[in-house]
Amino acid sequence: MTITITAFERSPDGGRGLARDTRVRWALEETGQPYEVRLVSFQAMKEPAHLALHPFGQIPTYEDGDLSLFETGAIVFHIAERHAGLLPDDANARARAITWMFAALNTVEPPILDLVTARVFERDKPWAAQRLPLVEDRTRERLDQLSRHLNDADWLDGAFSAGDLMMVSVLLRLRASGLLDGYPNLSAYVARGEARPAYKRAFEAQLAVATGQQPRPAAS
Ligand code: GTB
Repeated sequence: MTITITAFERSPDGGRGLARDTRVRWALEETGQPYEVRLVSFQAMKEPAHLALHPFGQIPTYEDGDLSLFETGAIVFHIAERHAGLLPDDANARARAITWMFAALNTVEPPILDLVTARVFERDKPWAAQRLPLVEDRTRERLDQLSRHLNDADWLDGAFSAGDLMMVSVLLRLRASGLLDGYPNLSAYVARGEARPAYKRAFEAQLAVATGQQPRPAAS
């Protein structure tokens, strides 16, 4: 049974790889798993067939035989547990890699999402000029801490793991803000992630959707 994931039929990012299917594609590429992609429109995401897979009407979802999953944290963790390549064998190192996955999603991503909201969706609000610096400061606080932890290491805890995959994916959302530029070691860390052949394949695959290289469903 081939794994099937869902992705935006038309991603609002125009193929910059920022939608969350990219991190799932990346995990599948790192572990050498073939997969298919079902493209869904914004309308289809809110219809019963998709809501049966994803109660919040979002992408990505993951289907493999009888199993269907949503939430990228759960999906990447599942892929990493089932297939070699994303979690160390040593039990303690494995637990630490999983910790970094949670840290990426629960501690680093929230201020970044707030920042994206403030910069993109709230920028016309009368209070935007007051809120933005506060959100930037909260984001910088996390980046300061992460930068100190990473120091001059290549990855967060020894070898590349699902923790790095998730952290790099989360940090990529910051690029447009310019905030990452203030942290040379984090910028280099993200660039190392992007340089991985598996990331490149994942990025190219999602880009192919935006550029029309991948066939779209006839009607959706
Ligand atoms: N916590 C969930 C997870 O990690 O899986 C969040 C899933 C989620 O936010 N999915 C988004 C979605 O389906 C797409 S990735 N949104 C549609 C909806 O909620 O109706 C978020 C995203 C969207 C757009 C850009 N972009 O344009 O740059 C980047 C990321």
